[in-house]
Amino acid sequence: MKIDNVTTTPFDDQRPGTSGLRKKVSRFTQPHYLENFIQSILSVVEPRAGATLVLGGDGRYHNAEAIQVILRMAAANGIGRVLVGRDGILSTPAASCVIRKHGAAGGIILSASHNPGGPQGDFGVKFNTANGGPAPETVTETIYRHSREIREYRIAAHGDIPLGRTGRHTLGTMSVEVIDPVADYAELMERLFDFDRIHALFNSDAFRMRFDALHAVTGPYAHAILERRLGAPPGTVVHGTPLPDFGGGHPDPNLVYAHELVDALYAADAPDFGAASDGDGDRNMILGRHCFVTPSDSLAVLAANAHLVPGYRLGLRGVARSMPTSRAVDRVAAAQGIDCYETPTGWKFFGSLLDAGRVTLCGEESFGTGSDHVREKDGLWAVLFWLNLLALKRQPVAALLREHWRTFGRDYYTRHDYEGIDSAAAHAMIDTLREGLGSLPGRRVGARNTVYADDFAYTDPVDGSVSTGQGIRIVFDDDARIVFRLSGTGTEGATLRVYLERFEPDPERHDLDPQAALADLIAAANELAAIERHTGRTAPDVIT
Ligand code: VG1
Ligand code: CO
Repeated sequence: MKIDNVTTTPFDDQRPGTSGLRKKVSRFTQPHYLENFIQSILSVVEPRAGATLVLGGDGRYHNAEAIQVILRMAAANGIGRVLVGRDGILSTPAASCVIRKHGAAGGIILSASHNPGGPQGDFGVKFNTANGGPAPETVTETIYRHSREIREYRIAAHGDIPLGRTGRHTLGTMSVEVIDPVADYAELMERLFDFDRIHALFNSDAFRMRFDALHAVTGPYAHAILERRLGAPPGTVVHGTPLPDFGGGHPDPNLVYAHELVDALYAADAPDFGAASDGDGDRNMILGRHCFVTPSDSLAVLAANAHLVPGYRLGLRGVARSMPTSRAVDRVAAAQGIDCYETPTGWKFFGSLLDAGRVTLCGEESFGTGSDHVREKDGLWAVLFWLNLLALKRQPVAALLREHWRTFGRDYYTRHDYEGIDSAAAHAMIDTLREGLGSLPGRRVGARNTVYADDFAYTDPVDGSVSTGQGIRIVFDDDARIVFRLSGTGTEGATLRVYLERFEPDPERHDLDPQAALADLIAAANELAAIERHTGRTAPDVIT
């Protein structure tokens, strides 16, 4: 095998964000851009000679070409075996599953997740370590530092490997195994959930479901698991073929971007259950007939009922949520007498807690839920969890949710996103907020008094690593809360996220529209941060 040592110069913008490195396709396809980053990963991680690497992506534009480059670089860097999904497809949770099951040294996932794809869209690279989870910050920072100094990368001179059929190929001394992207994952799901009961649910006339794969990676998984294994009627899965540009849509399962599904679930002849997933299959949105379950509530409902599901019948060791996620799950943890951890945004912070056996379930308000079955959030897993509960309880989603609130109270919750704002203005706004934190306690805002304000910092209780600057949080005397942070996944300007929540114990008041229930907090957020003055925006672009 001929190996080329290619001379290169560093790019200065290869610092991974909340979840991997994400850039416009036009940036990622510049000569040497992808190669520099991949070489930085391989040089930093230094897998032992002959190690196994998992490789796949969400099928977006440039997926196929990037996979061939990475295969050649893996061979040149001494990798012994690559497990690659057929057609270059692997969802993020499936990649995590495959890494763990086959003892791989790590995995490379090509995805910009919920960001749009296509030639004008985004591309991304995530690196996961041997535990199957996103590389922790210490690793991503080392990769970044390496990318600032890189002078050379190694690549094998070799033709493309055919990926259209499962089977084994060789690339020099490296073996390339093209695997079924669904098989290992489906087998794991079957061990966690009561497939017989879910099958019976789909066979009863009383239940109809619509799953919208948004032309992203979960299509093949949903067709195989929901329709073929669990007997859901064909047509249950819509937009199930992954497309390089996601059909022109935004593969983000929320009330705005998955509006077709939302409309269907609020129609007169709505199905009983609706769900969607994002570009790389790690997010989920849960809907009932005329009902939307916030991700924060979904996590709490799953935690409260986990013992009913085969994979979790022994109960939960603990739970974790990202800081901006509502405190609904905290109430369940308190009732069960288990620990509840509050981590910074991003799945990488759950890894050490999961590895140490401190938590079983975790979740984020951004439509991410997961457990210790893999080390990523897992969209279809959450959908199957809900299906298992619905198969047992045989009640509408709305009734289940109402019952949950009656027991635990309701945490009214919303997130307002201001997208593509001027980066300097966004940072100035956060800096001003941070500088004013000390004067906030005691200050009256609307009808509330501020009791606590900080810039969230986190010390990992397992490995002691510290992460600072993770979001401004402001807590009021009725325990209502506002959080401000800037997104770490965007590729254009800055995105401001404002998270708002308040607790309502009274079941008589559990029927409000969240925007109305939170109207005074929304006004308080604008007053505190002077959003309009800093950004020129009078309303958010996306409300979830
Ligand atoms: C967003 C979400 C965060 C999530 C991350 C990756 O990050 O808020 O909760 O972990 O996306 O999800 P940010 O920094 O833009 O707020 V995915 O499905 O895009 O890998
Ligand atoms: Co994702």
